[in-house]
Amino acid sequence: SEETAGTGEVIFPEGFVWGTATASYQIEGAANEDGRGPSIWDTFSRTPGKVFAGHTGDVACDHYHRYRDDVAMMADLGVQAYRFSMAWPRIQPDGSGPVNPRGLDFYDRLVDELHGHGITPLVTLYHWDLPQALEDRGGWTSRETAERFAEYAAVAYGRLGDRIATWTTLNEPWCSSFLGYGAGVHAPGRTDPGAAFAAVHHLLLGHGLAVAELRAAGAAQVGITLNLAPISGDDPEAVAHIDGLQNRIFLDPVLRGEYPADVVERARRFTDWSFVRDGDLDIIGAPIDVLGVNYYSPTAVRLRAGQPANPVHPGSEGIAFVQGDEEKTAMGWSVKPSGLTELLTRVSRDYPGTPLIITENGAAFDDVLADGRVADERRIAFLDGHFRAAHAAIAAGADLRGYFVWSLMDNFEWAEGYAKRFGLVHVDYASQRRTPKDSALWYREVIRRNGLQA
Ligand code: GBH
Repeated sequence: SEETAGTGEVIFPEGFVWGTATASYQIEGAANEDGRGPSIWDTFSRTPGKVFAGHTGDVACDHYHRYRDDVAMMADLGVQAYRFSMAWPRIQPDGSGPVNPRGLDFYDRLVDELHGHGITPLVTLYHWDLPQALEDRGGWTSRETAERFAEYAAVAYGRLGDRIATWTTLNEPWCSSFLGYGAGVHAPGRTDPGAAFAAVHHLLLGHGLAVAELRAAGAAQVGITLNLAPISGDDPEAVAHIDGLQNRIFLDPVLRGEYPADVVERARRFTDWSFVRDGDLDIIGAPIDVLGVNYYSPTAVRLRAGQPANPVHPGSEGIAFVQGDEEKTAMGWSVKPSGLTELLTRVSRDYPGTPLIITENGAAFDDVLADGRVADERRIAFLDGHFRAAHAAIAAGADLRGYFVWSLMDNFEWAEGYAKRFGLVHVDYASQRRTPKDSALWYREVIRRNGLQA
């Protein structure tokens, strides 16, 4: 089928980095320990009806206490690099002002442990756990949050900058803005498209201000992670609308220093954009060293009269989101490796010159743990197809430097709670026992060969 990118041997470029990824709120637990303040995800997950079965990140994978074992497990799996996020409310419990040294101590210990095992850390400064105190003052709809974020970045760099080469600012500002402030399915659960556009801008401004701080402090490599998707459909206006909201509203400011004019125009019914001040786009568009790409699935749209707007995509009345007959993951997302080739090729063509890393790709399936084993052949096939698709993009000229599988282990899957499992490693939440799935053992071989066998 078109989804088979071949079955021959493929070898990745020398120095290609293979890693795994996680995020603080999804794995750490220890929500009330060592001076951590509350985040918007604590508030959201404790609000009845917001997260599947009332699950919270209070305990999660208990990684805060088990990080040594988890790092050793990663080393056993041959993982070369680890992408994790720092919890802002551990470091500044109120999001501003006093620094909590015990919060920094945790990441200090984690980073030393990683280096001790020869694993390269890649840090994300913000993977959605905004200090609640900042949300109480407007969160990302407020310019102040962008300024506080840059201060937090400087604090984090001050403690760990000597041991972490690659610093990324935000994970998926699309989710923070459109899911968090627009559709209300992520924290803080607001449902106001105008607020979502304000959040987009202040997230991007926070990125730019943080980049300036990190540069001034001497960071080796700085970047941002975006969740991008190829958009297809037979109506060019509908495709442009959704591509604008999903991809270009972030790519253009960061990599070209401007908002796309068509997106600005279409959003005028929700916002007058008065939060954009002179000079902001210069800050946001300052050069970065690496673009992190998270890819899960493509989006297909077509015109359908009377279709109500999808709350996730402001102004999308009359546009239907359609799914083909491709295989679906447990999230209901289409499996389409060729979408990754298409995406990487497009970004390389339209935004040349910035090295790329896949900072997340992976899938949830209905894993079964039986006799100490998870035979997750569907995840192996998924990863095999996507690794081949990434290799095809490199062959076509994409400057792709590394690949981080989401996720190292099963964890708190946001609104889905613990019901969806993305891990290479199975987690039994009652015992906290970790069991590498067959995919983890397969991935170890991929890393060892730096590629795939015929
Ligand atoms: C990422 O977000 C997060 O960074 C990570 O924390 C999370 O655990 C992981 O992915 C898995 O969810 O319904 O077919 O239109 C993923 C962002 C946004 C990707 C919605 C899929 C919908 C696909 N997702 N998108 S579809």
